[in-house]
Amino acid sequence: MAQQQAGDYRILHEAGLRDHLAGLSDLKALLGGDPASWSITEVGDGNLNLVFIVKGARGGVAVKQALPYVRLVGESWPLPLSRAHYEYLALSKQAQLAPGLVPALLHHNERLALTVMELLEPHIIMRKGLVAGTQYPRFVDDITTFTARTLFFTSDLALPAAGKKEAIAAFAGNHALCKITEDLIFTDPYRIAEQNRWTAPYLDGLAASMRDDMELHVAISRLKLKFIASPEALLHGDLHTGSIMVTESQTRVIDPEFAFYGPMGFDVGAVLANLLMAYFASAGHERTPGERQAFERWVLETVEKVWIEFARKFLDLWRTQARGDAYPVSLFPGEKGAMRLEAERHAYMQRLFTDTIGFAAAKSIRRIFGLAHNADFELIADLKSRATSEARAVRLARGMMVEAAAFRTIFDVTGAARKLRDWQPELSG
Ligand code: SR1
Ligand code: MG
Repeated sequence: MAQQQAGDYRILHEAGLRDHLAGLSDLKALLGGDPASWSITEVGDGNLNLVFIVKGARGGVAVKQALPYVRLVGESWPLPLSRAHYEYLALSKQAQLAPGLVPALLHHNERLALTVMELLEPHIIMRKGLVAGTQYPRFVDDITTFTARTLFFTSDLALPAAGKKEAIAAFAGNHALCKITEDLIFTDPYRIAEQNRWTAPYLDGLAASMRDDMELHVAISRLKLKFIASPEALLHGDLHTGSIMVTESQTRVIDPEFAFYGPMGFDVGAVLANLLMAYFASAGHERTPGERQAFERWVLETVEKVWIEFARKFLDLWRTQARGDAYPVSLFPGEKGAMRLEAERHAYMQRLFTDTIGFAAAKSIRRIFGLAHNADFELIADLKSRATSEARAVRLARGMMVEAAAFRTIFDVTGAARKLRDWQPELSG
């Protein structure tokens, strides 16, 4: 477990970071030139940490330092520095399992809760690209390789039980970050909570109806239990489109500070939810009706392909690389055994699909009624138009959670999304 050594920690401002990097010979050489001439800019726009871009005469790096509190809220909400340790551990594992799909790690200092990584240029945060209506042709292949490999190879299908338990233990101390998810995703949006906010007054009625909707409360509580009590695989833990950097030809997954052993559907669901939110937000970003049709078609095709390709790659790994203690091959001998095991693999994927769409729904609802919203909706300046897009996303999400049986395939999800594209909700106010 990560040790907190609060005495040695200090927040590094520009001068402190310059001195720290200048003292590391490899990084000094990579940056090049006189350290005094390095440009250092704090660019963090996430909810938790400081992020610097440092550029020298020869090259650049990205530096992330954990703050001892939640940046979005301030010092009144303390948060352990140990999250930098778990992020480093997760990035190292992901680099091994999904090479080329995470930034290269260049340096980590446990005491300072600081990690130096490859500078990703000219990559941008995927969410910003989606708001602008950009399509990313490599995304499906890259994100499904990332999710299929990181989830499969850290699961009981690939690991012996003892190794898996050790791996769970290595991340068990990251519970403060899990608690953020347990509160902000699985609890607060469904009750009165000080930090909740929504597009008022237009969504006031919808917010109130969600607080009164016991079927929804049962569904979110089942998902919360699954999140807390199902250490299936090492999750990224916060795999939204703000944690993905892209160009049209490259994808890099960043920021796994919420990593822990949890249910696989949580990561895949995060990807699907954020694509669906980009889809529903798109109408609010139109300057002329219909101008983003091609983009919207691409987003829904991407939703379909993310699930289909993830499932195909995961099943392929299971058929060829299953060295774990789950499903012993000795129990499935001969042709009859092989056929029964293959049927069970498909049943497993169906259960995983149901989890995935449930988690995807939870991830959409939290961005509309909880503390941390996303730019897809927030950048829609007209509040009525924003609330309309959000209400469409919520209607789909409620269905995915409460009427899960109606969503047997990913095409049921995209079909329902398509039908809601021009639905006019009744707004309050
Ligand atoms: C207080 S942290 C809010 C959110 O930011 C992170 O990106 C996670 O999604 C978390 O829930
Ligand atoms: Mg993050």
